[in-house]
Amino acid sequence: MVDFTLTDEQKNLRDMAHDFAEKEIRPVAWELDRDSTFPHEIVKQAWELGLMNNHIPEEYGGPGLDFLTGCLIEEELGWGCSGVGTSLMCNGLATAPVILGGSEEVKKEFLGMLTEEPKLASFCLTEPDAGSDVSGMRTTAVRKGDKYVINGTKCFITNGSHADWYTVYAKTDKEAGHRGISAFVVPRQLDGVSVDKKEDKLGQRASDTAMISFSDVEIPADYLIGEENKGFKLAMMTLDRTRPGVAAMGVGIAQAAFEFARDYAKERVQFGVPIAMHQAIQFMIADMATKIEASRLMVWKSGVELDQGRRNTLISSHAKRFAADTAMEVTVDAVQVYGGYGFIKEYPVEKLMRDAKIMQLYEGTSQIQRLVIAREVLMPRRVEEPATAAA
Ligand code: COS
Repeated sequence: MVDFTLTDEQKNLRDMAHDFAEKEIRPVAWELDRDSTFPHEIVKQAWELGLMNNHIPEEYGGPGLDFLTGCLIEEELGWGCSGVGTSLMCNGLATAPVILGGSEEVKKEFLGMLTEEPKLASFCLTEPDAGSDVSGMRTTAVRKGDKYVINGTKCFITNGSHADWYTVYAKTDKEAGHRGISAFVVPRQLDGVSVDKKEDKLGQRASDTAMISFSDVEIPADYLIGEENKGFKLAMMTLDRTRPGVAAMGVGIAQAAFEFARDYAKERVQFGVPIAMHQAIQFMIADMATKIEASRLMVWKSGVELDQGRRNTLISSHAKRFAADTAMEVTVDAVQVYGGYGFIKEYPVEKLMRDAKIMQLYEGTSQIQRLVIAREVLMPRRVEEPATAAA
């Protein structure tokens, strides 16, 4: 039987996240966007409430929530402000590889750091010349005795300026393509780690996006996550686990834009009636509602597949692709419903339109999601995902 009923715990957490978004995020969201201010205070409050680090297991101090519940929370935070939501949820991206493949010591030290205090961690995969093409990365990690020495530059790193540690992907075998990549944890305070640049962005301006350089950074060999040269798979398995949440945030943005457009359409009078009485507007509102509903269903399914122990690569890419494109389309249409006012910063929807754009870019562009979908549909991989990245 397919049952969409949420448990009481799921409903309570969703309501708590909505309440938090409404009372703590929304009132400051447009100001944070205008000034491109990082939401330090909100991070502390969300951490205290238990709305961060959703998937860190209880044994390391986290709530150990299931993926569906994580998606419910992410939608609400995205509804409040996706720039703030991205800042709050980024620890999930950095910690997923550690949860999947880290040694017991690494888990205790680095997951514990985030659950003991409101600290942040970042995921360093992308490089100036290696975005969609992960295998093209140039960062290297060279083994020297009981250490690795890391050199390279990572870009577009969410929370990069504020993170206490990074999950860093580097080539341990330059000739082996995707089979020569390994993942490491790198503490921020080590010599040779520097934050080079904070990006000035179109949207999600409350979030921090930085360039991080590693120059002869020495880390203990034990900071390797999983096995050497198995980092690419670890990255892909991580994205399978985080794309549902990103998609959920896209649903949150779309839901916010839809609500603003719906309410405005009922107030704004043209040709003697509220514009919601005109079929041209009604059809736009109807299409928004349908796309949001479909996106949300895919998001839920992509979380549930994981919760039931199945590889969710296909549905995760369906959800990310569809919800991101929905966020973009719905926010563009929300601006259209507002007419000329939609283009003015005094009104709320232009921010949402700017925020939505990144949904089609980060954690795999909409084109990369289509590529994954095409491969999964045309040449489904027979091998089941190993339980850990080391297998
Ligand atoms: N789970 C487990 N293993 C996976 C996997 C998944 N979801 N996806 C791929 N793999 C494995 C494959 O099975 C294959 O294994 P073998 O080495 O044993 O053959 C290996 O990984 C390579 O797979 P593939 O041939 O599909 O890799 P490609 O180099 O063609 O790249 C894409 C695949 C393009 C999909 C990948 O590079 C990607 O997702 N790029 C986007 C990255 C991204 O999202 N960046 C955003 C920044 S991160 S916030």
